[in-house]
Amino acid sequence: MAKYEELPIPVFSSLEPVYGDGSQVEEAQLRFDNFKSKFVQVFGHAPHVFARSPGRVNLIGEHIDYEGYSVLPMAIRQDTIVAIRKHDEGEGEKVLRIANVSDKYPMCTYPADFDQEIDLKNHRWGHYFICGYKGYYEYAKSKGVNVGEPVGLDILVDGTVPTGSGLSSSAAFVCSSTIAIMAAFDVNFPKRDIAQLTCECERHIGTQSGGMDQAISIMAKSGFAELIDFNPIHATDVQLPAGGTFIIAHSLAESQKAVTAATNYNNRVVECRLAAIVLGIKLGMKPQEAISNVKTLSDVEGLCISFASPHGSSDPVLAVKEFLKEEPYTAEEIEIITEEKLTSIFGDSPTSLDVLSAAKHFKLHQRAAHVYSEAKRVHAFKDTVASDLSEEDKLKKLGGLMNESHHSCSVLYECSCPELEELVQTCREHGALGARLTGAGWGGCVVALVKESIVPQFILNLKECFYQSRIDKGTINKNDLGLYVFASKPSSGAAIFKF
Ligand code: NG1
Repeated sequence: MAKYEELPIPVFSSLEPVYGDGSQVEEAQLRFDNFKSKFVQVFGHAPHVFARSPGRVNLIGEHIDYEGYSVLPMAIRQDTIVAIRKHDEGEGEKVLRIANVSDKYPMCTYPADFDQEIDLKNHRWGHYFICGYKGYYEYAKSKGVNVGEPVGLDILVDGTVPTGSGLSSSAAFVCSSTIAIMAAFDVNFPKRDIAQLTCECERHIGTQSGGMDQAISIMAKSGFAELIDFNPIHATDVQLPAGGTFIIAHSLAESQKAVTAATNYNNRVVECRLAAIVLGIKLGMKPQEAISNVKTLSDVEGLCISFASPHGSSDPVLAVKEFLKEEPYTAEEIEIITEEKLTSIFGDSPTSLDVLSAAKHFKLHQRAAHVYSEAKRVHAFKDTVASDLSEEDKLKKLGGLMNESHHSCSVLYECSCPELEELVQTCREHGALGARLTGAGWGGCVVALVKESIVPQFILNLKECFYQSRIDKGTINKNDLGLYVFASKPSSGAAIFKF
């Protein structure tokens, strides 16, 4: 039997397998009916096919996917749906028309050219679709699939994952777009390959993202969180302990990852690479060898562990403490160690060069200490879930690991913000066993683990202590509160619908 990740994206002729039954599927049916009517209204034809891909909440393992380490997210029910119609050859202009059900996003038009460049200086919401379009083409070409001449496409999008919230609205959009394009061109590929290709193609937007969001969005299974490993991508089901619920709460600070990449997200990717290169050199590699071969902190973990073992330890952080100073490094200080200019080390990556121009200094010690310790916490989380502790003790221990993760993100990785700190604190004060920022940070959501029995009271308390003052100030509308704070169960992954 084919392994789960080797299976293609499932194709359904009804909504139940994805949206469940009862009121949930009724709600989904209404959404799809309106969606279809809107498509006809905008484009004058019905769509050929639909695709959906969910957002996700990361339970633990933050900012380590791009360093090659496993993470532990689960899909949420909020998703992006894409409807698509492929023009017949010779029909109309060869353009991609991308419309959105929300007025916030005006229609975007792009050429149908598969090789087009994305104009990163002018950020437009439709760029995420083009990531998927280019990704499909690059992958199909690499597999020897003849994609033929480009034709026009009509596309309609509806996303319910809040944007800039750390719940991966971007990956939900890129994944659903890529799958819709594939379905329109009548091809389907193994989930693992789609997870890989969507991770790579989302980088066309300018963030050097890991692969967690796309992997979970494609491979999620209802009822399970997943331990996601990389190189190669692999998902292992994790059954969360009964009696605990994950609450997602928005700090109401929006983080625009693509816009702030040079100082935030990509900055950390560059700092990790520099930390890894410096560690490699300090642990015996020749500078040139380290620059050519060391891409991530996981590449030098073996050397760090060898250093730790005569000290009776297997903790790579020991090497970090020994070889990376706590004070921030200037570019010149690093260049003395690498014997090469940073602009030359990153010469092939324009988005990294943007980081170098914006950065005043580099915190190598702190970033490496976060990555190595967070990678360990992911495994501790998984081992706790599988342990024979009582459900009560499991939940306590998982909460503790989440709190440690938040501390590390906040203090060592510096990807928190005042609103997230306040919200994490509020969650803990009202009975959360653990609470942490989730996703890239610098705004967005918190995930809190609470006992199932206190969920309604917990949400009420958050409303009173965190959201009420924001409602009074007019930051959010009282009626929208359900969009900003909700309990979440692990949902299913990407799907194609042909009705
Ligand atoms: P968000 O910002 O939550 O979509 C981002 C990255 C992930 C991962 C997390 C931090 C993208 C698409 N996603 O997630 O790969 O690195 O930050 O753990 O860039």
